[in-house]
Amino acid sequence: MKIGIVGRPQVGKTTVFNILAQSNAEIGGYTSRGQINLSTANVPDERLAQITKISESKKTTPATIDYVDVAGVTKTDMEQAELDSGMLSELRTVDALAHVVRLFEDETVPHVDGNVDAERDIESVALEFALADFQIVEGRLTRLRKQFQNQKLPEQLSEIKLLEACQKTLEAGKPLRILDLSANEEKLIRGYGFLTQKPLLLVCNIGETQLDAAD
Ligand SMILES: Nc1nc2c(ncn2[C@@H]2O[C@H](COP(=O)(O)OP(=O)(O)OP(=O)(O)O)[C@@H](O)[C@H]2O)c(=O)[nH]1
Ligand SMILES: [Mg+2]
Repeated sequence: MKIGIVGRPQVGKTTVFNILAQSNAEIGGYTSRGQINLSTANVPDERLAQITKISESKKTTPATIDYVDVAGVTKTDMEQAELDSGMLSELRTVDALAHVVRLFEDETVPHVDGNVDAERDIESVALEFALADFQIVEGRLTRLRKQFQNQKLPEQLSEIKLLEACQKTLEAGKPLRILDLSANEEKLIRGYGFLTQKPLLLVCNIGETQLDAAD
């Protein structure tokens, strides 16, 4: 399983990545555009040692999770096509997204928008991902409609209808994960790796002084 760690710049994504993936990637300096940190962590499971013992296996292979840490999401990112070959295309391959949300206050770590506001950050990342998905849907629809005019294949029509539903959902400001897709529909759009279709976990990065409040 592969998890993408995302969020606004300087919210603690690489810090979280280092903890989860027991890695040592550099923190503090802005992770540069196009830089991708990758690491694999074993999933601890007490049962595994017991099973190894019972089965007398010579080799024990724990389940693993691949973590991907990318640069912070900024407002114009999704309009920059060149990023699609790096950060975005990497994120399209993950099974789930962990969105790190900054709650910690620290004057030595300025927020790109000037202040800490979790709700604003959650909305802006969601919006950027929706825009990125929207661009793909639009591009694909234009091409498919042209092909359908010539070829009239039923599978083209099914995909057009499905992408139109995706377009409507995104236009309404909703993520694609709310769509109730059949197994066949799911298969039709799997290849696009839509970001708003992926399961999303919000990871709140609270400050040292906020630990009590989190109880
Ligand atoms: N005070 C405080 N500082 C933190 C916390 N988490 C991260 N930081 C600091 O915030 C700065 C940015 O952390 P990173 O983990 O590099 O943040 P990032 O989201 O990966 O940053 P970019 O990749 O540049 O977008 C570093 O100086 C961290 O030490 C926290 O919980 N409290
Ligand atoms: Mg980083």
